[in-house]
Amino acid sequence: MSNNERPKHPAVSRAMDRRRFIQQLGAGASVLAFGGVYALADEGTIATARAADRPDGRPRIPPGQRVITAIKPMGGEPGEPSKSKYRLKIHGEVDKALELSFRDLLDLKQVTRSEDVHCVTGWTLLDARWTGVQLKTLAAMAGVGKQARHVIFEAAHGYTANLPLREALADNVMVAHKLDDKPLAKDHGAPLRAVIPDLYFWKSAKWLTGIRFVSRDAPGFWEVRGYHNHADPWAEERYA
Ligand SMILES: Nc1nc2c(c(=O)[nH]1)N[C@H]1C(S)=C(S)[C@@H](COP(=O)(O)O)O[C@H]1N2
Ligand SMILES: [Mo]
Repeated sequence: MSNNERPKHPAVSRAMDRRRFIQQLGAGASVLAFGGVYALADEGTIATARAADRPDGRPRIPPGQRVITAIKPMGGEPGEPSKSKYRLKIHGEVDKALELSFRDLLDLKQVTRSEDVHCVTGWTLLDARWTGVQLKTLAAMAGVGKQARHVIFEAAHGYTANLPLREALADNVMVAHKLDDKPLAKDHGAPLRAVIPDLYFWKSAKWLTGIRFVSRDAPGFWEVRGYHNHADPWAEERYA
């Protein structure tokens, strides 16, 4: 597929139409899109963020992104939100496969981190406060095998997202059960979702059911529908 060719899948076409719509909007106080009005961050906030570099030297706001003030529900087919019925499988290339209850997860070392969210459709949310367990904690518990090179996040109804193991073990990659100190809402993946702040948000699987370590890459739900396999917002790896 060439760069300009539109993916055939209707969901991807819709996503691209939304993105084009956002890009065509001039500066203004709000954006009408995704079935609602979303406030853009004020100019002071945006200017401060634009001036800031990240510790890795990259600009805080990736190219082509607009800063908004609240997270948007972007849809998807919800899983079972009940905490008591919840199980998370850690499996694949591991020494010891695990099945963790929600309680088990809360007993692990908890971290709270402010991380920015970058959606491929063009919005960025600064300083979302996520609470949960770092992926590296889960990886250490299960013992990742020498063969493992990629991580597949598995979610309700067969949604998956893939990423390289090296990136999955970064300090800011986590499974989160709270956003801004409140239990994750159903729309946003209750009771547990992945958060991979440095890649476009489609990589952050909601309603997470499993984490599978694999030797061979396996492109996920959006990756097989025309989205980029890697999804780096600073390289604008939006579509394949
Ligand atoms: N299980 C699951 N996770 C998912 C999705 C989905 O459809 N199902 N959509 C992805 C996409 S495309 C985006 S942009 C983000 C949106 O998360 P939000 O609704 O919390 O903003 O979730 C990602 N995780
Ligand atoms: Mo998305």
